[in-house]
Amino acid sequence: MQQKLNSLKLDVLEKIKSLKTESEVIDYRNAIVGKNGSLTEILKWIKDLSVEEKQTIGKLSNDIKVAILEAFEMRLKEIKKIEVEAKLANEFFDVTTPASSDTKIHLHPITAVLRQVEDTFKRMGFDIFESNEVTTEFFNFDSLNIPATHPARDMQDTFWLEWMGNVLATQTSSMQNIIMKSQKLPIKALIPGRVFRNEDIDATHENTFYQVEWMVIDKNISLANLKYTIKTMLSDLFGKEVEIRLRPGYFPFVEPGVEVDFSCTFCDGKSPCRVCKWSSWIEFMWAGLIHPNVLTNAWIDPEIYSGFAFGFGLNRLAMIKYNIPDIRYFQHPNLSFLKQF
Ligand code: FA5
Repeated sequence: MQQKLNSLKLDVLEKIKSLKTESEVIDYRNAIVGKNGSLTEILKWIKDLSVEEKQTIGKLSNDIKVAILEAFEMRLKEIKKIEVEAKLANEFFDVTTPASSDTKIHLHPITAVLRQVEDTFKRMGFDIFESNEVTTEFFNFDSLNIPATHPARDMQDTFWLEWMGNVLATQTSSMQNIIMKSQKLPIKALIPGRVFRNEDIDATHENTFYQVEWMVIDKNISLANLKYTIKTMLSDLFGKEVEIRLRPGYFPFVEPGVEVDFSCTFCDGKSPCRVCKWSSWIEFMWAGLIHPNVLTNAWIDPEIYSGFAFGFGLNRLAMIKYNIPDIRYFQHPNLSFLKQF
């Protein structure tokens, strides 16, 4: 095992030197020290070793991990420096030039999609609340029927803050209890916000991204209301009639829970297409009727009131709308990407 670790270290350090871009470094880092990375896989074996072996191999593997992580950081710094130097050498920016009056100003694609979504919901009489970025363990988990021992906590890798019980919100659902307690019934709320997860970054995953949540609480709410609302929003957004498909799904704070798909807006189900993975349906989000425990946690009587909630990733919706292949473009200050919108 010692030999395996040492040769992995040499290979990785050598390969790091040849990486040319930030995303190459991040992808390779995920492949080595990410959740299923090759070093992570080797480290999983340590628990099966004898106590003596654990002492030597454990220390060695830790030293190797630290050395590899340092090398990744160094390479990232070098790449950034090279990029800045190339820019300085090739770009000339005259700060004394008067601003052009016809400079086109436009919204970031995520903001553009959010504005369209908000317009639809304002028309349907929804109030808009911004989601808190720092929240408590109670709002993010317990109030949503996810107590400390619930395995669903592991579904969302959380950034825990040093102050006891505070977290960076992993989901806009963390606003449900707050809004339920602070607003008069009936409630129709749209809750956009930035959320954070301790995830490995790749083409479809960010550690900082946007979600939008809807929540309706009233008497006699059913899945039919939920379906109609989603259909209206997506049809508005894509400018054509979109079909909705509900499949049974599990989320601790909805009962029944559903997974929501919509008909592929690229091929309309007529010819196979890459976006819908040749299925005619695009997997969109989770939703469901609000679990009675969640209502009770906010002092609402589930015998009288019911509601629905759903939440989706705004970055992913913008990717579908504009056919953007990589989620990392959104946070990258790359003007040639941004100018296309
Ligand atoms: C939730 O966060 C639930 N709060 C959704 C919900 C709301 C369920 C209301 C029931 C009722 P999930 O963990 O699947 O669910 O995340 C929701 C969406 O956020 C995903 O469908 C995806 O579009 C987006 N998302 C999740 N993780 C990431 C990530 N790392 N990067 C970018 N988008 C992500």
